Amino acid sequence: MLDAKRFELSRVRTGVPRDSSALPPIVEEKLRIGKPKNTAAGIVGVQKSFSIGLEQAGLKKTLQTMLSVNRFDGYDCPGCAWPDPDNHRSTFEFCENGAKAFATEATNKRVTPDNLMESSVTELSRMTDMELDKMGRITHPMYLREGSEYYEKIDWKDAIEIISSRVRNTNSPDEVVFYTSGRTSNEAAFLWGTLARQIGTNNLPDCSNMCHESSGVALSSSIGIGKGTVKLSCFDEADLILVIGQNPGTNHPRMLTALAGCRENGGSVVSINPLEETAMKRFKHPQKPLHLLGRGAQIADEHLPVRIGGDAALLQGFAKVVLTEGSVDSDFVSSNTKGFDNWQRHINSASWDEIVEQSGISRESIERVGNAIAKSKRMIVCWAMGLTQHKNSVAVIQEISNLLLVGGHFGKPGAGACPVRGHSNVQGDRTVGINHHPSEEFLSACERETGIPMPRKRGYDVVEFIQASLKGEVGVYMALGGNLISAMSDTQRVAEAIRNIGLTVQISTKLNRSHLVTGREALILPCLGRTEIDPGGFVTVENSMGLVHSSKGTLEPASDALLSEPEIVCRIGHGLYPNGPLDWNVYHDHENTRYLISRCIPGFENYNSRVRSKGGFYLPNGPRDGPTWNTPSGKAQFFCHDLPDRKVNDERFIMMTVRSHDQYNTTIYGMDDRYRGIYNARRVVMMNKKDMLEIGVSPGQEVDLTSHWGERKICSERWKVVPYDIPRGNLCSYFPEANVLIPLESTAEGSNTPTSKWIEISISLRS
Ligand SMILES: Nc1nc2c(c(=O)[nH]1)N[C@H]1C(S)=C(S)[C@@H](COP(=O)(O)OP(=O)(O)OC[C@H]3O[C@@H](n4cnc5c(=O)[nH]c(N)nc54)[C@H](O)[C@@H]3O)O[C@H]1N2
Ligand SMILES: Nc1nc2c(c(=O)[nH]1)N[C@H]1C(S)=C(S)[C@@H](COP(=O)(O)OP(=O)(O)OC[C@H]3O[C@@H](n4cnc5c(=O)[nH]c(N)nc54)[C@H](O)[C@@H]3O)O[C@H]1N2
Ligand SMILES: [Mo]
Repeated sequence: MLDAKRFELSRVRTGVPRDSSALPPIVEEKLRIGKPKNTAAGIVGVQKSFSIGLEQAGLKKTLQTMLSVNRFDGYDCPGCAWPDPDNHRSTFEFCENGAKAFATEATNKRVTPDNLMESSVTELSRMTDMELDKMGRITHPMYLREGSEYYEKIDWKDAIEIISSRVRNTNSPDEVVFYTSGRTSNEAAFLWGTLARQIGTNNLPDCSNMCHESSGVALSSSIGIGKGTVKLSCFDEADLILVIGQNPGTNHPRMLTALAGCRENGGSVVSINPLEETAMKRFKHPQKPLHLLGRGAQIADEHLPVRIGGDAALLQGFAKVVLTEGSVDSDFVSSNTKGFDNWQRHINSASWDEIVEQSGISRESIERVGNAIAKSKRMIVCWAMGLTQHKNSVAVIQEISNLLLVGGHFGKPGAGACPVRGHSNVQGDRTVGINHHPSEEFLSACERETGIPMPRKRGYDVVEFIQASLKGEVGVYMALGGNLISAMSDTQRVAEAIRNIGLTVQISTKLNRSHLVTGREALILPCLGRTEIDPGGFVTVENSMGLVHSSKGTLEPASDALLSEPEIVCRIGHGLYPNGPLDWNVYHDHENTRYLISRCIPGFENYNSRVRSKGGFYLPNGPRDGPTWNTPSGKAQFFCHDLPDRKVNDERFIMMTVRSHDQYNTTIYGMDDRYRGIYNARRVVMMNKKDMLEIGVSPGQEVDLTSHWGERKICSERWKVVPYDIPRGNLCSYFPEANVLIPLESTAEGSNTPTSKWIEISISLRS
């Protein structure tokens, strides 16, 4: 089954206990602290984009890819889920960070079985995350047998056989778990969900459990759909846009064009964030030459430096102003909503003192912005991880929908809710069934169309999966993309959970820590990236605004041995179920999968033809198109929430974990956070200068951080302090390094999302 020489080699090396590290090594970093930048995405952005591409992928591939990214007939940028203009596209619809995402996939470097075999997994795990990624694209399927320290080459057929036999050997379907990361296409995701359910489980944890789950839960119960309700064109029509808990300059750079568009048309933009992120100050459009000459356009009219976790208070403050001003859209409220009277009483009784204390924003500022909200006829509220990764995230997001409902900001252009999604197809994946508690409607349609009996029992989300695995209740774990070890909270506990599993399988493009901290046996199945030519045809994705469109790669695959994600899923499906009822071999062709989806999911009728129309098609969206409300009462619902208890021990800080400008989630591109003026270092903790003075630390000094959760304490050593303009008592560090400090049990109520933006920390100085 395996190449004999390799088998011998691996046997010789077998028997050493694996000791791979789940945490990236602590390396000497020559931290340089500069000034945060005042302008985002100017010429440096474009030059940098090209140089990144050139360095990793060479001139030909760089040009070829940059000319096809986000074009109507090109590939969807794997960078983020921000939409492209519906009707017109410029020559280059990319941004600096999209360029980095492309370059890391199109790199000329390769991880071959030969070079992987040179090091044990333990040795590889001593490399930094950036070094692992920079090793290049994985070229062949590889196998880490039980007891061995070395990956070896395996062919596809044998790999599939190992998976089939291990799945068959489990005692119950609930011992099998399918993780999904949000870059996966609709086609691959639908097949992945179907395969899980054919095995008999809804164990489909996915990256959105750590991301926008809170938005989905909150909005589904408030407005009857777990998605945003605006289109890109709405940004030109809005008179007010609130951007809360989001850093678009780094994470959704193309959104800046839309915000600038709102301002050009006379609208206002308000930023609500503990940090004044660079992009919210000024913006230079990388594709507009005139922009590049001047100082750039101002983005935010007003910045409110809210305390971490102070948004619920702030939003209730705004609501108080709206009610006091009498700016209720009474017609809208009476014909579309329920619960207004209760909510009005609740808000009227909220205390201004508590609102000001929790939010850290003066009553005067809250009233100023509150007045703008009260006057607004077309308001959009955008948010991302700053709101979704808190204990009370679901409540906070419902405060947003309350505020939108009271002003009647649904069902008209220029207004609505805009949770800005992260991974480029995370929204599509959920739409097509990556869901650990799918609806009965969805399951019965799939049952009817596939002939496969669908399980009804709720499956695990990511936290529940880790908990089950710690108890030894998971036999096989398969991941369609992603890097759960590094992306999840409580890194050491997660590693313990993963090591408890019999077989772990990663379908991946690049090497990461999840290939090194594994189950007793592990497989790496390498797949085509989105930029590459796929023999199954084009695939499709859904962006943050519910538009479904095609994505077609143009580059030659990184290796002949790669398969598309859908084909890998089909091969596993066929290996397990060669005799039907579904003929898995048919779905190597993505057209057939789309046909099946169109039969199972409302809104995808005539999928194959509609997705071929220029720019694709919008999925139905009740609050936007009607407004109509798919809630039990048929109306949108106001929700009342008391302000959370935010008392923490006086000596403790609240820490949020964010992305630097040089990373894509757990993929680290470089060591600089240019916009924030932090260079050559990632193991840093940003702190208010007054707090630094009070505890007696100087810039660059190393401290140890300890997180607190009930009796539990987790310590992480050697973090360099960076003075930063952040509210007092608040800290900021980067993930994935800081994930080790987030206790597994610390999750959001209602969505179970790890509280990556609320970690209680004490600091000790190193002697
Ligand atoms: N280049 C690049 N692009 C990306 C990604 C990437 O890693 N790199 N990741 C993608 C993914 S998966 C996602 S989900 C998105 C993430 O996009 P973002 O949500 O922008 O990502 P974060 O870096 O987590 O930034 C969170 C922001 O919220 C603020 N914040 C933290 N706590 C609070 C709070 O309590 N209240 C308020 N009001 N603000 C708070 C932080 O200061 C920070 O500005 O980006 C996507 N796009
Ligand atoms: N502390 C803290 N933790 C967080 C967050 C935070 O803000 N703070 N954010 C959370 C969020 S919002 C998210 S979305 C998660 C992200 O969690 P994940 O989605 O699990 O992590 P990524 O780092 O995006 O996954 C990167 C890996 O995906 C693989 N990959 C890349 N492209 C492809 C492809 O086309 N196909 C396949 N099959 N594989 C591919 C590569 O091997 C790469 O190493 O992290 C979460 N973790
Ligand atoms: Mo995300």
